[in-house]
Amino acid sequence: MHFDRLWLGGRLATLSPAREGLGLIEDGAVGAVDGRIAFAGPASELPAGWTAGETIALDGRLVTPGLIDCHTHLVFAGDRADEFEMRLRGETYETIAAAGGGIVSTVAKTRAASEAELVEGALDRLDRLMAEGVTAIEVKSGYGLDLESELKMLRAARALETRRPVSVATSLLAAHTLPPEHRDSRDAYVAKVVEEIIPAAVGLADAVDAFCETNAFTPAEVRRVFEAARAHGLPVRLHADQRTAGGGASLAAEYGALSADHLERTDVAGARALAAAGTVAVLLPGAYYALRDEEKPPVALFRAAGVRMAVATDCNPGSSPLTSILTALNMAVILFGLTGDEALAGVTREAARAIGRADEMGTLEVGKACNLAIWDATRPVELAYWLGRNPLHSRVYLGELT
Ligand code: DI6
Ligand code: FE
Repeated sequence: MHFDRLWLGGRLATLSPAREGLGLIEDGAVGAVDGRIAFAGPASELPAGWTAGETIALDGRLVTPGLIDCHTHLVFAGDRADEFEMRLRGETYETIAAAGGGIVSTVAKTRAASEAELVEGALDRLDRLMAEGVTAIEVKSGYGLDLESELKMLRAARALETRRPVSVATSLLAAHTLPPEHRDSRDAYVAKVVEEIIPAAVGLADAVDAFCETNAFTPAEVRRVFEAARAHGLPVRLHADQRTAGGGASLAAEYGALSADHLERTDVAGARALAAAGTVAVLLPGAYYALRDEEKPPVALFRAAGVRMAVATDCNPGSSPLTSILTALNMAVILFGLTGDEALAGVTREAARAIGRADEMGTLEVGKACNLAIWDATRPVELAYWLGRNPLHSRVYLGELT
């Protein structure tokens, strides 16, 4: 067998479901052909007589699948440092939004920005994620809230893939909040999302997301959005049970959603529904932390019910100004009580499911994209251990060192 490139002598965390736990392999080898994994296993099992265009010594380093940030709002204009300061003085996320700030203040800036400006702003944040081993991200729209601006955001998100060695999955989040011009016509806005924006986003969006919340959209409105997504063959995801318990997890599960996200206030029925539907629970500790939330997602319940858990940054200018996936991992173990193994699975194998790309990435298995993160570390838990120290040694995207 001839490999384009072969890495030898590493400690592999394959995340292969065929192996136990993280699927650790000592003295492992990974071989790439045409950007795909052609071999991942113990070096002793390499096919006899192998050759390679290039052989790279790992010197015992830990190798994981490239990390996947499966929930971000990476594309936006401006920032909300002013509102951050208001919250430090005691105002809440909800009082600021009710007074005309919050998401809609980012909407105004994002509508005014050009597509090129949005791309440049997002690249700055993307580079920080990539420097920590991220090889795939999900990016949502949701700061346009009109046809043209939502499509502009999705095009900007897609453009990131042409500017950096990274995979981008896009989600249309037109149902993020009511745009100011529809304050007195909720129904007309939902109709616009259903009749105009979703059909126009086919081909640009890989999924449809919505924010089910008292100050965003009701379960009945979310259903209308999800029905339209279904009619256009788009999978759905949901911001669910974040600030209030609204049956969001059950609603997401009912529609076979790829993921339900946040989930600070999900109940037993919601957890069971997620498990039964195979919907991934995406935990976003950055938002919990930055909003000083007092409720945590019911991780023990998820574990007991057999819910798959992912971890992401939720990078956005309001509730989670977090551009570090490793910090999200640290928060997931320290604040939410995930084990080191669960946290790592949450930014690899389970994150791949949450973006509907489990066949493509998220584990070190033959046939998947050869996206690797190589770490100056030996124990997987070291990724979640340090705060502010980045143990990434190198990053491989589609078989190429980047
Ligand atoms: N939940 C969140 O955490 C973000 N959106 C959402 O639906 C917040 C977005 C923002 O505040 O700008
Ligand atoms: Fe979010």
